[in-house]
Amino acid sequence: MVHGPLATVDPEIHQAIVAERQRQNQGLELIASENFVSRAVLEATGSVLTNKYAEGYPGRRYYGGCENVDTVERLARSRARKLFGAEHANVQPHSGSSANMAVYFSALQPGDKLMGMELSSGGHLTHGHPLSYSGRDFEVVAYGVDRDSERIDYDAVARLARQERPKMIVAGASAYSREIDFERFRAIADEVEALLMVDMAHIAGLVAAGIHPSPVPHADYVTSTTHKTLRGPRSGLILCRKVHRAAVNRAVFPGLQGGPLMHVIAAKAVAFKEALSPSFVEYQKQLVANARRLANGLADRGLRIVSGGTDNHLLLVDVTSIGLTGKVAEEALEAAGITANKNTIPYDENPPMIASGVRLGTAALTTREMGEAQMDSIGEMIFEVLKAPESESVQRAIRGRVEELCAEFPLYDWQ
Ligand code: DSN
Repeated sequence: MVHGPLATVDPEIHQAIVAERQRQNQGLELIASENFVSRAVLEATGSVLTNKYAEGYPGRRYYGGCENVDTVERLARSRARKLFGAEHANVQPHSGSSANMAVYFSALQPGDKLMGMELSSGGHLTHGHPLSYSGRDFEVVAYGVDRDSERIDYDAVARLARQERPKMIVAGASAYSREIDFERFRAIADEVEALLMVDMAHIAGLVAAGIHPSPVPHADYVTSTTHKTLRGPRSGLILCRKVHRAAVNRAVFPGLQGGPLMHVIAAKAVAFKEALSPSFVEYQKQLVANARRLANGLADRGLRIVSGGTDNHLLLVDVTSIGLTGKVAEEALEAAGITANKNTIPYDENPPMIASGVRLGTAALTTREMGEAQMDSIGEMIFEVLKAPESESVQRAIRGRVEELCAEFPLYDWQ
């Protein structure tokens, strides 16, 4: 057996990890779906639990030797239930996509009608997009946002639901900066006797902290990733009412997955514990304040913010307002050490690989303890880069400022 450290056993992979740590440390991370986990979460993710097979659920496994991983999974489940006030938690989904798939497969038959938010309005591939399993296996009807307000028009959603009578309605988004009215979605679902699933992946941290209204009291199923605002390891989660518990558990295992990733489940348990602490609420308040401040700074400089602002951790900037595409803006920012992603905006005339917008999120930088003063500087830097997207000298100058700012807010500076 090889016992040496990674640097000796596999210098190429070691070097890529070192370089990535440096990239994360020295750049401004504004991808709205990313965050930086704690040392404790990293430790659990890199633990010996990766060695253990544990198909089944605590107390009912297909393998021996599961007493320790049973402890881990029970803790993860009970902390998730407590954090979100849920009746049941399944912590085994490997990702948000598999969490959504498990819910669909637990409740729908192929060909059933699924109603979700369209991708270009801020929805997600797994909410019924034709390129995803969700658009292939189900009959999909999609709702969007209002053309003027760029917000969900709940009356239009209700009209569409009455007309189409879907078996399941999906609420939740990947690029929507406004509060979502889950109570209203429940009323719409009840009127047409549909099931309601909420995918709260982006806002899970805000929900945990009580900053965004919770979908849990209103939805039959709530799915999430655990690595965005919730600041856990890269993974998924399903919360549901007790009545759906057995079907959801069966859909996850043996329906979709084999052995759960026990090291990641341990890391989720750690993240849930961290999210139950008062400092997590302060963190969530700060990241929302930071997003507002950044949106205001960019709007003051003439950039159009989709829907006029933000209620959560992200903002969508319509860069056509200064004559750019999302692709050009993303590349220029990247060259200056600012990482963000191009994103379609509602009623976008550009295809997704070009896009008219850039999505910015403040979860990661707020973890670095950057606040509103830093958001003012970052807004200014973003504008400088976007004003001259071809200028390498501007990009070099801003990269220097980015590195100075990052040095003031060190990340993973322990060995
Ligand atoms: N890729 C995630 C995001 O960036 O929002 C969603 O799956």
